[in-house]
Amino acid sequence: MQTTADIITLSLDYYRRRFLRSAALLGVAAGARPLSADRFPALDFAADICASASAPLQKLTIPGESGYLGRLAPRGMAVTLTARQRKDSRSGTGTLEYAASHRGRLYSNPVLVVERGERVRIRLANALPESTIVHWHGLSVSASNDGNGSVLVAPSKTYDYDFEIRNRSAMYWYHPHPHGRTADQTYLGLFGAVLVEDDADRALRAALDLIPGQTEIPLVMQDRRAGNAYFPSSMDLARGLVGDDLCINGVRDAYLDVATRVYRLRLLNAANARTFRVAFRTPEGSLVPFTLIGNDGGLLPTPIRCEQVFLATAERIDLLIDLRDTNVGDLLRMDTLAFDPMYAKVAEVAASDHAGMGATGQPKAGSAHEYVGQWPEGSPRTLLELRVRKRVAYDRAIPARLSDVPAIDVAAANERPFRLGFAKGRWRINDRVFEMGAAPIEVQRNTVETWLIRNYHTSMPHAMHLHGFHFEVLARETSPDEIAALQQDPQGRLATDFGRKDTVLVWPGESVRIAIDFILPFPGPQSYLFHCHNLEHEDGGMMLPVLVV
Ligand SMILES: [Cu+2]
Repeated sequence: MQTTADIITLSLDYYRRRFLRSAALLGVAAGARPLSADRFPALDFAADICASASAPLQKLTIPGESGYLGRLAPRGMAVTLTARQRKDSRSGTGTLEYAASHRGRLYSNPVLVVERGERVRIRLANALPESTIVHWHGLSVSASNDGNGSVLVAPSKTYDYDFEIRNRSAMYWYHPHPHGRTADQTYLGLFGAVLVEDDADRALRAALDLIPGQTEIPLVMQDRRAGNAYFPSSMDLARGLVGDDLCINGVRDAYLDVATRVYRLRLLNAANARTFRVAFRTPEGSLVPFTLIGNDGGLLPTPIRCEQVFLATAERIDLLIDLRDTNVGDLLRMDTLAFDPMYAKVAEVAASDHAGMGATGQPKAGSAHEYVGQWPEGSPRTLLELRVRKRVAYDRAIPARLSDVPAIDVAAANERPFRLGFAKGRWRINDRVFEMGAAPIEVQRNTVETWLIRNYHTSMPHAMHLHGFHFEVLARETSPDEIAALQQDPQGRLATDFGRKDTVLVWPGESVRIAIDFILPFPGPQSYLFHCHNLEHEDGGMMLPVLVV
C-alpha cells in the first residue's frame, strides 16, 4: 500500500498552508518570512542546545492553588478559560495559555479538580487571532460539549460548555481541537488537565497518606524545540514533530526533592507526537521497579509491578514509586529508555527526498527545510531527577485492590475492522482522509462493539483515540518483539492496557482489539471522532467521524 512515491508527495501545498497559518498565529506577516531553507538559522538553536546541555537542572514546579497548572476546583461556579497569548512567556510553557480567574486567584492552564457527578460550566473566550475550540479529552460528554471541531469559536467570541462529570476518577485533559490547527495550538502551549475525584481515589490517598501537591504530583510533559514557534518540516508532518528538550509542568530539565516514602506521580503525555518508555534508574543504570496503579481511564483493578511502560501522546499513567530503601543524598532518575521508533520507512524516504533536493537544487514536495533534531524519537534521556533529601517514617502498604472495573460483555458485540496505513502522501484510517461533513461511521447507541485496529507492518506507531467513550483493550496480536516482551497476559496486553482507556498505541504490524460500550444518555444523534493523536497525523486527516445514533 505504501510506496516511495506516496511518501515523497506529502503535499507541498498542504505544508505551505500550514506554514502560512502558523506565521499568522504568531502575529508574523506571512510574506515577510519566506519559505526557505534558512528557516532555522544554525546559530539560533545551536546556542540554545548548548545552554540546556550545560545548565544545571531546575527545580520542578509543583502545581499549587494558583498560577501555571494550578488546581482550580469550580465547585459549581462557572469558570472562564481565555485562550490568549501569554504575557510572561517562559521557554518551557510556549506562547499561548488558557488564563482563568477564580475566587480571586489567577491561573494559567489550570488543572480543573472536579468530583464525579459534578456539573461543570466552562466558558471558552477566544482571545487568539484565529478560531479555536476546546476538546475535553477522555470525558464522556455530549457532542456539543465535546469540542470535536465541528463548531469553532471565532476570535473575540465565546463558547459555553455545560456538562456533568460521568467519568471515574482519573487524570483527563483538555486541549484545542480545530481541525488542521490542533497541532499548532497545542504545541504553542494550550493544554491543561482535569482531575476527577471519587471514593476510590480518596481511599487510595487515605491508605497511602498522599497529599496532592506534596506527595501526589502531576507531571504534565511536553517536548519542545528552541524558540517559540511551530514550523514543522515535511519529515515532521510525516512522522510527527518531536522536540529537543523536555518540559515538565513548564520546566525544562527538572529535578524534584523527595523523602524516603511512597510518591504518586501522575503523568500526562501532552507532546504532539513523542512516545516515552518510562522507567526509573539508579545513576549506575540499574532499573528500579515501580507500581503502575492507573492509566487514561483511572485506577487499574489491581496494582502492577513494572520496570518500564510505554506512554504515547495523550496517554496518562498513574504510578507509585517507593523510596523507602533509598538514603539521603541518593539520586533516582525517571528516564525514557531507548526504543525503536519504527518509522524507518517514512524516515528513509523523507531523508532521500531531502538529499535529492540538495543535489538538484530544485525544490521538491515537502522539502522546504529540514530540521536536525537533538533528541530523536526513541533515544534515551533523563526526564526527571529525584533527589532524596529527607528521611521520614513511613509504613503504609500499597492496597492489593484499587478499583472495580467490570469487563465489557462482548457476547453480542459486532466487530468493526480498522486499517491504519499511508497512501498518496497522507496517513489514513480505512484508506480515508478526514473531511468535515463526510459520511461517518454509524454506531447504534446502547450497543457493544469490538473494534479490530490493524496497523500495517510498513506503517509507524499510531496512538488511536476515541472521543466520548472509554474502551477496554481485549488483546494485542502480532506485536513487534520489543512490545511482545512486555506482555502481561496470554492476550498480549501490556500493563497500561488494563482497566479503561481512551487512547491506545498501535505498533506497526500489530492488531489491537478493543471493546466499546456505546451507552449514551444524550438525546438525538451525537457525533464524535476516532483519530490518531499524533497531532501532525491528526491534522493531516488521520481521523474519522463517528456518529452514535
Ligand atoms: Cu498516527
